[in-house]
Amino acid sequence: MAQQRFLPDNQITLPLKEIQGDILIGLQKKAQVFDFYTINDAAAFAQDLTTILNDVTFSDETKDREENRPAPFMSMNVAFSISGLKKVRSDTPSNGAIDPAFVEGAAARAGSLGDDVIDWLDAYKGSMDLVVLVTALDLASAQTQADAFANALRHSTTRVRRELGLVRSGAQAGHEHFGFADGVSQPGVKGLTLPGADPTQGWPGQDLVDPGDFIFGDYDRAAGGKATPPVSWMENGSYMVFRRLRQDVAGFDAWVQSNVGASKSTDADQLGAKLVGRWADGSPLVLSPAAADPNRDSSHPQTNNDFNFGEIGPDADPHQISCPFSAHIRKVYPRDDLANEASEQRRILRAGIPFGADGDFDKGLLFVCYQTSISDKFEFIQQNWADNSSFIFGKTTKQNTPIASPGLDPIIGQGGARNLDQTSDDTRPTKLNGVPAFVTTTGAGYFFSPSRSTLAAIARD
Ligand code: N7H
Repeated sequence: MAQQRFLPDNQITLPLKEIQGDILIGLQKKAQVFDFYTINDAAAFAQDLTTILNDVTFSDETKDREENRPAPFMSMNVAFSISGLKKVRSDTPSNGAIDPAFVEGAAARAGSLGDDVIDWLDAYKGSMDLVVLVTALDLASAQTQADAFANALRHSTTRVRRELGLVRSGAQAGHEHFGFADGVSQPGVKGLTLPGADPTQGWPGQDLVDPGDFIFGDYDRAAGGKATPPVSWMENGSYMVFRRLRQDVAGFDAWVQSNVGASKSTDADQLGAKLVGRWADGSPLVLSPAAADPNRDSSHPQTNNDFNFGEIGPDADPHQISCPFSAHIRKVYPRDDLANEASEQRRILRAGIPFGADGDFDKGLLFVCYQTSISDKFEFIQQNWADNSSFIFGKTTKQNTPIASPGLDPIIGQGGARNLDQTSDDTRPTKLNGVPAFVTTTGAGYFFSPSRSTLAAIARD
């Protein structure tokens, strides 16, 4: 990701020492272990947790590493599912007060997101109380360290699943498995991100979002001030969504190759870019419709997010002439295709990592995102936007013919007919029917990442 720029320390309003490091800034990583556990004995767990508490990485440390750019060394975070929280905090509300998606859990919500649980690995269908995230420079070090934490937790837990994430290397460094630059766009956070010339933005086009969208107890748009967390000990915590998304890279490559003509694209690279909304190097289609632009690639935060989709600005694209309405980045962050508030209130902070190697069948993305409401943010984006073929609503061709059904998000959309209407000009109708699903959900979990004080209280109990 483009290097983040922070406010001077004396202007930072967020309690960084309290907030786990993966949430706002992201654990620095080349490799990551996700260890999932059940907790067998709450009292013994409180003891075990004491022995690893000092190893948890908080946001003051991730900020320091980000600014001083040392090699990413070992980091660790912990988060609990609803069943885990109930074991370690007897005052966990079971309904009403906290997010219904979190209370029901990822497995119960799978159907409503279009997942077919047949594709889920067994471990994700069973009980998971806890996830321990460990990041390092390489997989061997991350696993050695994760083994040490597993050993420390051995009196109270059973490990039910381990996932191994590894960034790609060589020419594919910084790219996910379909070959596209990842980590190009992330919201800025008020009270943390350094504003640019436009005080409402960090890097150009990077809107600054209320911290209450990601952290409980901080300024929140709905509360119009400092928001009361659902329960006091959730302050400075965040919900973590985890999704194990398998990518059919061979299928993706074959399909873009064989649909160049039908999509009226110049080549397979352009059709791939139309599915994502960016070229493989991260340059946005709206700004560079004909070819990838090295001046706007993923290393150019001054330009690679400085665009709109709807009506505003010289580069806007109200009739999908440059970027299809169904393109992944247009579906999941519609920018000014919606009124500002409607788009900004759904922002999430993403922190995923690829899994699997190039030759493997089972490879993809270990998707992670943070937010203060799973129902209103991650699930809303997936259900109401990505899985909704009518979204973006009310759009037309340049001759004003309504486009009633732009189609599902071709990358992550599921649960409906996979037809794309990419027509921008009535004289060149472009419809692609039966686009294969290139991404399959093979497991998921909803977790809560508590503050330093709450972790310490759990360890003392
Ligand atoms: Fe996406 N991809 O490679 O095609 N995503 N995503 N995503 N995604 C983004 O900005 C991808 C997934 C978001 O601010 C880029 O980092 C793949 C889920 C959001 O303009 C690329 C998978 C959800 C953004 C990909 C996947 C999202 C975003 C552009 C699954 C949430 C920022 C580079 C295997 C429901 C949009 C970048 C913005 C960007 C891909 C999953 C959401 C290349 C392969 C499940 C909010």
